Amino acid sequence: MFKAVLFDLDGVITDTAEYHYRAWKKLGEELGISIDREFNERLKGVSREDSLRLILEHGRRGADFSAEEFAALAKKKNDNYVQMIEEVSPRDVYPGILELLKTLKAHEVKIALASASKNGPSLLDKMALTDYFDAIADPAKVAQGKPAPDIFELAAKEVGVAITESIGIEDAQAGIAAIKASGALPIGVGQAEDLGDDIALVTTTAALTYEYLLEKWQE
Ligand code: B16
Ligand code: MG
Repeated sequence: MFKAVLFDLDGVITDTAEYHYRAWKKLGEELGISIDREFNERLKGVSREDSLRLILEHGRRGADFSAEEFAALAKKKNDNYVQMIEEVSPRDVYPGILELLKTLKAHEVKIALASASKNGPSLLDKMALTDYFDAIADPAKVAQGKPAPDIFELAAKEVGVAITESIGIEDAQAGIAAIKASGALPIGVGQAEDLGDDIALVTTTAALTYEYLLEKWQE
């Protein structure tokens, strides 16, 4: 039986993946770099700095900015994003997630956050979900971001469960790769054309029930 569920945040617990996209798109427009939804799939789950690097390379502007200017651009995107998430509330939790957290708790399954986002703790607070989490892995503490397995490994470690006894839930290509590399069982939220057809997939979080997780674990 699985003993922990390691949750991604943006795009799994709530719709903040959309706000990240809009904030990067706006910054891209200011730099003359166009970011469409297809390119955005490569940014999902990727840290702020790595996302900015990918965007600048995409626009062939990788060599145009000093370290200070790079940091200022990352800050500009985050300031805009933080403004967008100001109004996030418990109403914004995706369908089925609260029920899943409650059922996992009732079955004494550990719950951890494995998000790349430094805004993760404040978002959980805004959605009144913090108390359900036994641990929040700090992305600042891992050597490598997604697609490396580090954040999922840290999340499992912080709840005292072997990674091979854990399920990871993700909406991003980089995140699924991270879960696969960690040895946890991946469950994707999204489409096979984005996340691959070799893992369990749901198209809506409403399908993420305790019974569904059990079924996938036993397959
Ligand atoms: P921040 P997740 C990721 O969160 C987002 O998918 C990604 O778009 C974002 O760049 C990254 O967090 C860093 O977020 O700028 O708030 O620190 O999907 O891993 O929950
Ligand atoms: Mg995500």
